[in-house]
Amino acid sequence: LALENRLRRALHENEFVVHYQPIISLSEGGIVGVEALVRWRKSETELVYPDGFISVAEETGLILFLGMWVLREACSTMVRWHKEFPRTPELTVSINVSALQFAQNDFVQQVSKVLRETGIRPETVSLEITESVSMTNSEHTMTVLARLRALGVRISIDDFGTGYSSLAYLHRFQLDTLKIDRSFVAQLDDSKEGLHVVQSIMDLAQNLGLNVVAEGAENARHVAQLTAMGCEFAQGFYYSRPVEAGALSALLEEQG
Ligand code: G
Ligand code: G
Ligand code: MN
Ligand code: NA
Repeated sequence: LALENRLRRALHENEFVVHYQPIISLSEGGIVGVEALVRWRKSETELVYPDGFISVAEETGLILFLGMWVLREACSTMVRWHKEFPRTPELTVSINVSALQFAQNDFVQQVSKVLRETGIRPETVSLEITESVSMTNSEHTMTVLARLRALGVRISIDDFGTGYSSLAYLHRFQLDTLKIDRSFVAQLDDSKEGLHVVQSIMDLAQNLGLNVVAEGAENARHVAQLTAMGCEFAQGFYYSRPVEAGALSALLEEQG
């Protein structure tokens, strides 16, 4: 309860911040988008990462408010970047959506409202849902995904490969991107198995006509292997940790 109340206050007092991790085109070498990741600026010296508050935010329903705040914040920041750093295709912003948010009756309306109010081009927004969100209550999921797609936004499956995706559902859902969980990219280091898993996910994505983002690219070897396998997009500490908006602006500036 103490943490719940503290989080409530944090929301009220605007203590949350969004950090951004670049997503890189492996073929072109530049930043093509960012993932928005929330942090709690608890005091001047304390920055709390999601594992310190997301589960409580989910249990208490606070994630509904926090999630919408992140969506709004990330979209308005991206609108600014679109103006400051115009490019073709436009930079994209990926935003994590929790299961509870996704289950709300008015989720699609809320997303629509943020799109309208921030003026972001919907095609540049990607909502990240996990496999567990997508696979439970699949009829509902299918309907919601179709309505989100009708708004123009894109859908990514986060942490792909760690859950229980049914291939049948994947085929029927309107998706855009599979994000390969970083545990598989990490296995590229020391096992052939990692290579096979990553390759299988890429084959699956290609057959379904989906983009692939490899998460957790930590070193040059990961990047070389992913590139050799034909992976188009990657994110990870090798390129950049999630950073404040100002630092991300500087990275975009560097790229011209
Ligand atoms: O950098 P990292 O510690 O940010 O993120 C850890 C986890 O927290 C990620 O797996 C991510 O899914 C989750 N997370 C980060 N930001 C958000 C957010 O805005 N909403 C939700 N629901 N989860 C988030
Ligand atoms: O939403 P998701 O679970 O994909 O959140 C991404 C998480 O992965 C965040 O916690 C982010 O800080 C973390 N992350 C991003 N790149 C790397 C990386 O190269 N290595 C590791 N270990 N974690 C990463
Ligand atoms: Mn994510
Ligand atoms: Na992930």
